[in-house]
Amino acid sequence: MSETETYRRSSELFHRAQNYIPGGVNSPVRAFRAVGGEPLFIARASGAEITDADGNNYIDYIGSWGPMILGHAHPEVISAIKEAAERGTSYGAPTELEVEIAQEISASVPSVEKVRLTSSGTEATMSAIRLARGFTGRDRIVKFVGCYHGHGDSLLVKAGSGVATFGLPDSPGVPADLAKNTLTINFNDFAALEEVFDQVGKEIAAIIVEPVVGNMGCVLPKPGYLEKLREVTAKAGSLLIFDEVMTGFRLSRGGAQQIYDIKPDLTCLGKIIGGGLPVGAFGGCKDVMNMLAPVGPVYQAGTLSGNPLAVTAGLATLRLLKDESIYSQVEKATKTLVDGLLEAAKEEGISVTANRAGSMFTLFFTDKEVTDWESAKSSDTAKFAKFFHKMLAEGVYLPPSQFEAGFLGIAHTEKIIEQTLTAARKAFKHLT
Ligand code: KE4
Repeated sequence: MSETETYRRSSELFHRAQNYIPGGVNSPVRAFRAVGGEPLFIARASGAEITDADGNNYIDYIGSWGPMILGHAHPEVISAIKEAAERGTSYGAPTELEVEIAQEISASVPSVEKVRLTSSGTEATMSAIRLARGFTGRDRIVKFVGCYHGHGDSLLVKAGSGVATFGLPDSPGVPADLAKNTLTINFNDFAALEEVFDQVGKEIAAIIVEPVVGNMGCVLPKPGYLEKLREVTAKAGSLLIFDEVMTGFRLSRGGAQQIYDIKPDLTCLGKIIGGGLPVGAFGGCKDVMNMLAPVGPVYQAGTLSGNPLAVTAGLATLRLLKDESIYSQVEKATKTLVDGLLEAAKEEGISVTANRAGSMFTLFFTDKEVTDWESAKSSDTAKFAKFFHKMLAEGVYLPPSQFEAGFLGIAHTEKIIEQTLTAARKAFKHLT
């Protein structure tokens, strides 16, 4: 069948979508702009596989960008959602479900003594920043180049000329007067961190960080780096915010903070805690969280925050994740996959490096060790794009950008990993 035939329905839908939706998508990365070509429109998914509108099946390594650690359409999650839907879809009032999930999160992530639910990770990080500013009475925050925390105005900011100089808007529509309060420095750069806190530490409300980065591709903290973030913020009276929207309940039941044994002041969550439905959350120590309305003066709200269907999906997911053998299972599968990909590339003399943490991974088309945005962007994105499309043609759906993380779940069996590596050997063979 010709390529046109293979993707006919997706192509028709994409052209129709562009008449009504900017770029034909509701989130930019889905548009395949980083890899070229037209996006696939997905019709259904089950386990580790997704099926596009033309009926083509793929092994899925996006997993909805993180939520699907139990695989798509897990029967227990689906039946829980179905039962909940029979009881109505939204009440705009508190429910027992929200108490249950709050207790579940707090029991799993001990630094989260109290938690507020939202409907997205962006709302969670945006609210955590406001709360940190309200609690400390300070306006400045620190983020890291290459880290993404959703599209809140204070977080779409690029570095100014010097480490402690004003941030600059990283998108039209972000006011310069707001952006200047966000200082952006390189991840894993100890000297830049100490310089900022030596110069303006007492003005800084918070550091926000992806403790294991997923948004420049997967990048791990250097030994001692997260400890250093904790040290400088504690000394300056600033808050440390761990954005665990991606790593929460992914790297372990307690997220990255459990793996690295760091206690942040605030934690942002999302993705897995909604089981594929819209749930975000931010939480932390009681004295900070009690600054939030209606107890305290920092305002934050949401019509669908704690939505009963979304919380039902999240709660079912978190309860299934109590079987912590899942984490060693998905970590082992990810190691097998990444080791196999490195071996396959090496056989064809193709320069790649890989980073992996738990069941998150990225294959970088560079010979450099990737430890920050500078080294990540040394990757050959054109070669990545070619690899992406060759894998797609072989029935493997990777994240459509060199600077994204791939995700595995319990449905990625040994057989599926072997199928993926067979596809990769073919893709690498015809890459040059
Ligand atoms: P959402 O608002 O997209 O639910 O969450 C924002 C967010 C916050 N923090 C981290 C660490 C995140 O990874 C995200 C969102 N992740 C992207 C993937 N890189 C979502 C995919 C998309 O933007 O469509």
